[in-house]
Amino acid sequence: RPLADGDRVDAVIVGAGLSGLYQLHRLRELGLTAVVFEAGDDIGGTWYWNRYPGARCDIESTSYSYSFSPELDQEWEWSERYAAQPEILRYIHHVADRFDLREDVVLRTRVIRAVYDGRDHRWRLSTDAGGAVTARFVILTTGCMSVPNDPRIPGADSFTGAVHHTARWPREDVSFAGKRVAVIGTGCSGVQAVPVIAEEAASLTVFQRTPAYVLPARNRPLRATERAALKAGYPEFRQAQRRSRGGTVFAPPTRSALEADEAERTAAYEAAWDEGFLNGLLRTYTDILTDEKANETVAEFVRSKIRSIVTDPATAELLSPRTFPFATKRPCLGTGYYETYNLPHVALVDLRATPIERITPRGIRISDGEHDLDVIVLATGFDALTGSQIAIDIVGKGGMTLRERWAEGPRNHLGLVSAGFPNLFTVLGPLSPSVLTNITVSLEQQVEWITDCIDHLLRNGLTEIDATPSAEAAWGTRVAELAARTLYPAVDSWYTGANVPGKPRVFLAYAGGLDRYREECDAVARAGYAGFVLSSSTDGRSL
Ligand code: NA7
Repeated sequence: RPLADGDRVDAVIVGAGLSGLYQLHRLRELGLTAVVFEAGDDIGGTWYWNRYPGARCDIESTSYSYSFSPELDQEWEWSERYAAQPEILRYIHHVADRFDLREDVVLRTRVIRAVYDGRDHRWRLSTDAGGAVTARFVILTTGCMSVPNDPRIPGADSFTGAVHHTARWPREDVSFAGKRVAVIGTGCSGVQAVPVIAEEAASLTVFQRTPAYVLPARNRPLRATERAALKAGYPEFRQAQRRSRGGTVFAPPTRSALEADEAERTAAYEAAWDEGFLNGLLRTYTDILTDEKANETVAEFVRSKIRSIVTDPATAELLSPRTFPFATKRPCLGTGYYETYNLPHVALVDLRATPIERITPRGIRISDGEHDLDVIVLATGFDALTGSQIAIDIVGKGGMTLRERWAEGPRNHLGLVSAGFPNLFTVLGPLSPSVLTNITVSLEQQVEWITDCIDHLLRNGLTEIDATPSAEAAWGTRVAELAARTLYPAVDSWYTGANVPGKPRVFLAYAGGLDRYREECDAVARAGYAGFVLSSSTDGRSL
């Protein structure tokens, strides 16, 4: 039955991507009534919106998938080592059908406001479809990268051609045939889109502000024998994933890069380059992310590869990252990315030397001239980790908004609950391992912790869980200390909020590893939810 204004549900889940659908499944198992509000026309979250040419996961498909159902593992067939967006979206649809999840998803409905009522411990949520529902619990499964970063280039509205952001790609086909195309941005999305757009476009100009480190994906179809072996090993593999540091399984390195001589290092880096794996180079030695000198050995190796692939030395140099250490921004997995710059109809513009002045009706004007264009592709990334939560008008205890509370950076306990915003959980939010891990493993861990927490409240006749300000402060310090042991915090990136003008500069993820994070979350639960205050409303009803 459609929801009516004033309806009561036990839980509202915001966003029907991988996290929201799994959260729905788990809350149903507790016997709760739950509804998922989804702004998009269909389910899928990240994999619904990011349908740009070349969109593909940079974690292997057999690893980037739910682990909660052994039957699902056995019945689903991945076709490629790295699945493309349409296949991942098909997988999400399959899961929704298989576990009967669709009937509790309300599409085309964006939650715009949530106000906590401290008397009866319930949230009142309003949507852009009109009407409001109340819920005891709210789980924000709004995605760690779901609010597109709009570069706000002057004159953008005057352009007479088409403008598409990679993260809001149209559902209908976009043809580049015979078109003069620009791509602005060379992060992972731009790196994936550039070679595919170049195949079709009459000309392609890439506007680069900062070059990325791009490793070859070595994507390929999975052979039937390989798939059979993977399936036979799934039970052990899923266990290993859950115990791992980042949600992908590999033997951890044991030596410093600086203990190895150059020949040995180069052999290790060559092997990683040939293998095609996001963490391949990172896992060669222990100190790539903690020691600048060690890191530079990898960075220079990648630059040498760029020089060997790109035939024009000036272009090779422009494509060579020099302003930040390797992997302190997420490295990219590419397919033919550097090779694309050898094509005669592809050009690279260095925005550091010649910045964009404005978009004109005809194209893009940079400081030394104008580029005539038919299509502009914005591959300019996201307001990551906090953007999707503060986009909602969330009003907690005492009328404080989450936006105000996070004005100087996000605060929460365990990356899960912010003090003063009881019964409101975030999945893959700030100050959790999320973006530093295979998010499918992270999201399952958080959804399961949240589900167990809600179960605990219900079993004990409790109606509210809130974080204490002191636990929250301690968590913030802990996350900052873990980051300070690495090279991450010094770098301008979306990990530090530096890609969005005006965003507070804070390292936004827990860098201690998913294995340690899991232990910390479990220890808190075992200690009776240490750092949280659990209480009961006077009406005595759990839900
Ligand atoms: P990213 O990694 O944030 O990349 C965005 C790119 O856009 C990056 O090269 C930026 O340059 C560039 N950018 C951003 N704003 C501008 C403006 N105003 N002018 C020119 N260039 C700009 O986002 P992606 O979508 O590629 O990838 C995000 C994650 O999704 C990825 O790491 C995977 O985990 C999946 P900058 O580096 O800021 O100089």
